[in-house]
Amino acid sequence: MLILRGAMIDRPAGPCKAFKGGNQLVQGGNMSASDTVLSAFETGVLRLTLNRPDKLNAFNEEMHLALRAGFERAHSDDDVRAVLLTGAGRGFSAGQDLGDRDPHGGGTPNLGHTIETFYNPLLRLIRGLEKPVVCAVNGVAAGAGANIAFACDITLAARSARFIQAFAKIGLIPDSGGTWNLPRLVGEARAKALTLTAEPLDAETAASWGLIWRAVDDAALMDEAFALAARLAAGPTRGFGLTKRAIQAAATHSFDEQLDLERDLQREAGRSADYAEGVTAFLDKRKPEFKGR
Ligand code: LHQ
Repeated sequence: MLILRGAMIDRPAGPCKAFKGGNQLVQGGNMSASDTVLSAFETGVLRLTLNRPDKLNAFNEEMHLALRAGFERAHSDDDVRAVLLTGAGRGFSAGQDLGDRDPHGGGTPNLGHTIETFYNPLLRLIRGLEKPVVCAVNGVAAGAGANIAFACDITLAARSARFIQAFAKIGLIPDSGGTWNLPRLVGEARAKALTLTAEPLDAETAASWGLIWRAVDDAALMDEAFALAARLAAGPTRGFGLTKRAIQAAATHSFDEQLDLERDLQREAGRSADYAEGVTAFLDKRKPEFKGR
């Protein structure tokens, strides 16, 4: 499905068609048949839109593979300098499609296999991508949907959005990195209360607790999120990637180890073309033109 929307082109995500030089669509490769994730490229931003609105963008296998393909493209395509993840319709994502994982479907359920095959690779891709990932939570984010939003680098949410650790309602534990991220972001007391009660958390509170960056008016969400992603896409991508790596490494490092890592990554950043451009532009009293290298 191709939807022409102003200058943007939405298409199913996949390693199928390359977008080059702004909005031109270049055909080639194997076309993914899935329209469960729409992909649009503009000014360095790869926008990935979860697109099963009648199911509140719950994840089935097809949507997993399509989203993974989108993030893999973000890894390999140098033209992509930021990712914007959002959802179509009134929800961001209701987590796993429970119809797809019906325990009466035959055999003993092996949810560990589902996690290993679909969720963990996705979470590793998001965290491991050395480019900024902005998430615009346009509506309810439940279960894995909430924890995927919390795993992105900068998460904005519509004021009407809510986050639900829905796992407890169906006898599961939080996944998609939730048991790692939640206590780090909000502390153990709130992490336990959120996950054991499965009470919805509104966007304002999520922001005030440090789970997300900001709650914004519903009508302004997409413009604000895109403007932020575009600003980041015009930035020093290499430096951003190294910053992300350093901040994430801090969770498992001692202070001394982190100082050593900062030394090593700063050495690398200092060799980037964008560092040279940043300093030159400062001395020339002009705006830098970062190339992402
Ligand atoms: C859905 C879903 C959904 C299918 C709404 N599935 N259809 C990992 C590994 C393997 C297995 C298990 O899980 C995991 C990780 C997880 O993510 S576990 C957590 C799974 N998610 C949930 O338990 C949330 C279930 N959904 C809800 O509690 C509600 O739908 C929320 C609170 C998200 C939204 O409530 P409402 O705004 O009242 O909407 P609704 O319930 O009416 O949903 C709208 C439609 O979406 C409806 O379909 P219908 O045909 O009746 O209109 C729902 O059935 C469908 N839908 N979530 N996860």
